[in-house]
Amino acid sequence: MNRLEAALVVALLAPGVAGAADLPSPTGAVVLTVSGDIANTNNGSEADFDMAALEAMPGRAASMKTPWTEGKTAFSGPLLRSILSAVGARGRTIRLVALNDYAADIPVGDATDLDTMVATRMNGKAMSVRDRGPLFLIYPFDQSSDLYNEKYFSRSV
Ligand SMILES: Nc1nc2c(c(=O)[nH]1)N[C@H]1C(S)=C(S)[C@@H](COP(=O)(O)O)O[C@H]1N2
Ligand SMILES: [Mo]
Repeated sequence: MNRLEAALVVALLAPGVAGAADLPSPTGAVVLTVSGDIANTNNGSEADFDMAALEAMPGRAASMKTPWTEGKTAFSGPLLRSILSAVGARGRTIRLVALNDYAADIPVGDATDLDTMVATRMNGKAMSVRDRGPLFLIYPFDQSSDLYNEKYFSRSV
């Protein structure tokens, strides 16, 4: 490869190295919109996600007792930190707003220090709105009993 070709390759790769990137556009129904201090977008200043995009991200699956379900319940979905990473989030506080306008402000530490997931499935099935879906922020109640209290229940949007 001569010198000119090498220079072109570097120029094309540079934006990826810097971390700024356009996110793929959703093809399915948008279930999550992220706005605010983010580097990566796919709809104006916002980042939209469909279920397929969320379920393709690094996530977790775990069974746990919750105040909202009977007995041990299985949840799965992307880790909250996977979503923050995908959008290039730079803020310190996450404001989560649900379909019923319930909102909670949570520190980014809840995503970085805890395996908090944005559940897309409960017992293997998509959650209807009636069933607290389509997304449910689920703290790792199976990992720490310190989380099993009203402080974290109220953040479980
Ligand atoms: N979408 C949504 N999530 C929510 C709420 C809500 O009203 N809507 N209430 C929160 C609060 S304050 C608590 S204590 C628990 C209450 O769950 P419960 O209504 O099943 O007792 O859910 C949290 N998550
Ligand atoms: Mo609450």
